[in-house]
Amino acid sequence: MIGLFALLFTFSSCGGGGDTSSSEGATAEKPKSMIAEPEAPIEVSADGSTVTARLTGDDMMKYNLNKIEVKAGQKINLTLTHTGKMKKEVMGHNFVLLKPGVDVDAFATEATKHKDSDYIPTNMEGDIIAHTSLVGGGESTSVSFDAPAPGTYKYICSFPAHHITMNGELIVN
Ligand SMILES: [Cu+2]
Repeated sequence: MIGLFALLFTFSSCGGGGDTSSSEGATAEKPKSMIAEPEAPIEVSADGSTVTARLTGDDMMKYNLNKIEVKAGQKINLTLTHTGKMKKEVMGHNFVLLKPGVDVDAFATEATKHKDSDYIPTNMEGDIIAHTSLVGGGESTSVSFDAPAPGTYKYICSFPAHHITMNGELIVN
């Protein structure tokens, strides 16, 4: 069945170059919608008000995004997906967006003492703009927040030692 649709699609896209006939267009669209396109890591809503950021973390202590660029006033829906297999206890990941001027190393060092709160240092919550929960392999978590004032903000994974490789910048224009 899929093969037939693919064949039809190939045929109509070869033959229908400059043809704007609506019936052929409809034929060509069917197989197209069956192809699962990979979701873009950053997507802006049609009205420009909301940015969807799809952040991933893997078993190699890497984020897929080291830079997220948004505009002031936008709402950010960030999803963090752990694409690895390792458990949260050994390879947990989160997203912690820090206020400007926060000493990242000092924050990360303090975070290591807060295993009970999934490495969110409860005594330094004033340094955090937004954060997700901690996830293990195969899990997903999300957080929504309003873009802060224009500027550059650092984000890290606060699991012990992960901020060294798992870090990035949120740039608000
Ligand atoms: Cu991590």
